[in-house]
Amino acid sequence: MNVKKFSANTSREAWRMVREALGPDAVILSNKTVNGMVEILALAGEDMSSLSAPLHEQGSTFESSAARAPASRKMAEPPRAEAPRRAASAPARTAAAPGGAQPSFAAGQTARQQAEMIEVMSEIRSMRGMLESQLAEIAWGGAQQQRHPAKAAVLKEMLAAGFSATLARYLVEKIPASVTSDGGLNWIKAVLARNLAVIENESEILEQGGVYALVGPTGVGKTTTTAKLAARCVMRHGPSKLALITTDGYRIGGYEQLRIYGKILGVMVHSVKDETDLRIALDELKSKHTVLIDTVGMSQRDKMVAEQVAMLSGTGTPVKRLLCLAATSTGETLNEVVRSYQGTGLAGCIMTKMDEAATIGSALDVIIRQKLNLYYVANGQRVPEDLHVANRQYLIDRAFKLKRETAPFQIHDDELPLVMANTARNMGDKSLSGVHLG
Ligand SMILES: Nc1nc2c(ncn2[C@@H]2O[C@H](COP(=O)(O)OP(=O)(O)OP(=O)(O)O)[C@@H](O)[C@H]2O)c(=O)[nH]1
Ligand SMILES: [Mg+2]
Repeated sequence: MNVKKFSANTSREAWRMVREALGPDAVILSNKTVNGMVEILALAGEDMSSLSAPLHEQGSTFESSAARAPASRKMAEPPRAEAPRRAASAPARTAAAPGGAQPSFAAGQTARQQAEMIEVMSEIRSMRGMLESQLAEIAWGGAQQQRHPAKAAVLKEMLAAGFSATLARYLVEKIPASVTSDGGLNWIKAVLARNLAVIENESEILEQGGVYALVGPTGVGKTTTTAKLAARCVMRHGPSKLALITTDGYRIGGYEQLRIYGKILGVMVHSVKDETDLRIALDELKSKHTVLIDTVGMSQRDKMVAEQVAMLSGTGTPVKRLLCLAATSTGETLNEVVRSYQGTGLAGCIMTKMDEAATIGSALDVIIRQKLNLYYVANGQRVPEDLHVANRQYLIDRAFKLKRETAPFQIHDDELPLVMANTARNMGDKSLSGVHLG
């Protein structure tokens, strides 16, 4: 920092000297009268940067200089054209100069500039905060690889199997110290299997009977799965104990699709168009052991989903809703589907199109975290063969086997920190605290 002192008989003369020596960008540090002489301390504009306080101190510097703004009005300055620039952040200590001229800038303008600077600084501080947390996240991923290569390997296995980065991180961090480095993945598989709720045996649905409605987005396999379930019911109890209902009456071929399956199985298919129709149909079918309702597929983003939930819950007969989740959908989509179809509560879900999915981790992730009861998995179009009672151990093992085929999409070591960035903010998600570790 190169501070220079200028003395003159008048402030006008002193300002001229400053301007000549340091140029129009000179920064005034002080301006006072000493023994009848005007004395100015100033430094060149480019030296200003050396005065900048560390970021965290600047807020208070600006605030105090803003507070000083009224005092600067008293400062003696030459006419506007000659005035060197006063930087908003300069720690100017001002003194009243006798018979001084007006400041070269309006005090109001200075205050506005200072307010703007305070705003800019607060933006910079918040950006710095974001950067710091992002870098910490990236460092977390990097540190895992360096300090705990075995844990990083488990992390990558989970990501490759389609599990979310959030669940992967949560579980990897919870691997007990007592677990050997190559036992981490088995520990995680055991935790996942324990947390995957499945029906204990098929009797739960086939023996108990009741009214079930298959719901879900378009084309996930509701009608096909209804037919598969119908075939299983018929095989166990005969066709007279079962009735089929479709709410898919208005789409071309909607009713027809189920009617053909019904015909093959020897089961009557009823078509209903609204809640009143459904109430009447369910009343008529009270004597049936099992009633399966095939619903119209609708996007989870369609507001009609709520109306469908209301229709199925407003009949006076308990209707258990089973959500069809296509294993081919992304975790984000499935999460949205569950939230939208949850309504007053789902009896459970059926994972469809498992045969088409490159990974099933994302579907299992959603089912585990949303605590859905998984009834069946469907792995093909064939009715009734391609429907199986969910087996938790088989599904978890399969999740980790399938990933081999997806090698080009697997996470590389240098990508891991980036993939794991931002997971910290999700660690408080209550769907995670519901995952039982012991
Ligand atoms: N690969 C495979 N295809 C399936 C599976 N389940 C259903 N499909 C096929 O997916 C397509 C759509 O099945 P649907 O049963 O009509 O689906 P949906 O949910 O009733 O469709 P919408 O009523 O239009 O909402 C058909 O071609 C089925 O054969 C499955 O598990 N695997
Ligand atoms: Mg259908």
